[in-house]
Amino acid sequence: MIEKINTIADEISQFFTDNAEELEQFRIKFLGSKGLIKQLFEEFKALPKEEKKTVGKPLNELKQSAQQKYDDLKQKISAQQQQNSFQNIDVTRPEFPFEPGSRHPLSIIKNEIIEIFNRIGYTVSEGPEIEDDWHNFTALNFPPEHPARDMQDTFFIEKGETEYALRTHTSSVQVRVMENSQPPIRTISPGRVYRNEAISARAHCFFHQVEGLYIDKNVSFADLKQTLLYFAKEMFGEKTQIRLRPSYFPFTEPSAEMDVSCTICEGKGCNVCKYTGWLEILGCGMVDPNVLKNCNIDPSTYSGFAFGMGIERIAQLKYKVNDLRLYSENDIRFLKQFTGEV
Ligand code: 2U9
Repeated sequence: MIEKINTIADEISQFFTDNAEELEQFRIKFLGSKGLIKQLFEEFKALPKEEKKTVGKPLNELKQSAQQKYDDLKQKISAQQQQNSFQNIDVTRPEFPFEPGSRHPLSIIKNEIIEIFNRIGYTVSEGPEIEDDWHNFTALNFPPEHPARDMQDTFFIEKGETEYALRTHTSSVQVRVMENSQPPIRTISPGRVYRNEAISARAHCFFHQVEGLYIDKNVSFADLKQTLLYFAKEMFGEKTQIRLRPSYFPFTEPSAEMDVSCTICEGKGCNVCKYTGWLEILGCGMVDPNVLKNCNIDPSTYSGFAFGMGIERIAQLKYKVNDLRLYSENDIRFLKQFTGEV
């Protein structure tokens, strides 16, 4: 029996592998339930008592050395396998495809307008989209019977006793600016506005505006015209010309609408400008003295001009997108066509 133990002990001490399958064969052969060491233990049971005394210790040591060998090799092979799995990572493989997002076309145009006016000293003012009657209508000189105050034109919200509305223009923001500061005021208010209209290619229940306001001593219509000429050239190109046509708004007097020379045909006439050579882009005027008074600004000392434009309208001219619905449908095929730094 001792001889058998020594032969197996030699075999175990000489065994080496870096292969998991070979190690498993080793385990089955020596340590398995039908393995050689198990068999020796069976034989051991049948030995006379005297012989058990001499064989017991080396037999136990044999079992321990087989187990130790197995554990050591198992650990080495696992470490090696882990190392290999790191080496198998292809670090040059491209990431799974992240599509970079892009700015919304209306944000690109809005930011462009903000930058143009920033360069001549205008700051940006923002305000609430839910407005009270005073800031949206009354302070802006809307008469009590004005059609914009009708349910058909404005979304009204009832909150307790008071009636609120979704703002119909961002002029309400500028009323707040005037109430809270004294001239000189030079500010633009970009933002979303709401009108109670059926949705179609040419109308939507919400759209985006930038309105501008300049109040100081001796501000004249000539200042308004020059500021808007600067804006038109920056926005549509140096060759752009403007023309002002008389108009009417409750909050400005005199009021005008501004056209730019057609950005497609440069005024020669094409189907975009309907062969007129001009494209309407904004409304403007001198702030009505009643509005100044309503906002605690003395009209005998100060005067000012204001203007308002639809961002969708400018985007329509820049990008030739005629259907307003596309701007809010979030169709990725539409959105990914626009690029711009701003
Ligand atoms: C204050 C006083 C007056 C802003 C102005 C317009 C003319 C105008 C329209 C253009 C297209 C709105 O988006 S649109 O439908 N706007 O024609 N807006 S003057 O006048 C103001 C603003 C603030 C305190």
